[in-house]
Amino acid sequence: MEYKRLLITGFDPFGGERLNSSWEAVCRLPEEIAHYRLTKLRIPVIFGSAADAVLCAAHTLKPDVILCIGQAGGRTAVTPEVIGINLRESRIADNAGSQPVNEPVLESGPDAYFSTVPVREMVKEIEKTGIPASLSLSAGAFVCNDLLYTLLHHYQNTQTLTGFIHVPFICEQEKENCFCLPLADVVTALTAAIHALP
Ligand code: PCA
Repeated sequence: MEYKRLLITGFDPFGGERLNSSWEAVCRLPEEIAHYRLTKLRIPVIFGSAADAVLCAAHTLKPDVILCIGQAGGRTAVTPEVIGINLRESRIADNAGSQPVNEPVLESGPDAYFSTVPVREMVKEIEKTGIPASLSLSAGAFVCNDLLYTLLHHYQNTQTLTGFIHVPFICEQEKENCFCLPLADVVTALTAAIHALP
């Protein structure tokens, strides 16, 4: 069988936390899902550097699809992101201590780009597993959005599809009074989302 190539990324912990649900789930995915062979990459929660790391890996791999996963603590569903915006507006410092406010991701770039992966089909596939899923119309304006916007800009009008999924906390993070999903459910949800890829 001819496999397509999927570059899938998860983030380091940030904000003083011990784990990041995105990497915990990504690193537990199998090597092959549907007709995709996965290459997994753990990336830093640093403006600019996150995208540099992904672009560098993609330069070598030449993936058909790049799917980045991030943690969105407080969300109650697995949420494929529809859009990346040209804005850096952070409430906390990134892992290099930078906290930009009202800055563009890319000087003179367009205001926004739509994701190029089939986000609605992803939601449907995840819902089939019984795990909560919904579309998200904002990836925020922190490092996840920065990454999504930069990749969408880079791969505009190319064959490389680019998308982003935010996942809730996992219960293994033991956050008090916060919605969480078992780690195994996040792995199942991401597997289902990958089944929606062309
Ligand atoms: N979530 C952050 C950055 C890293 C992560 O996992 C975000 O939503 O921007």
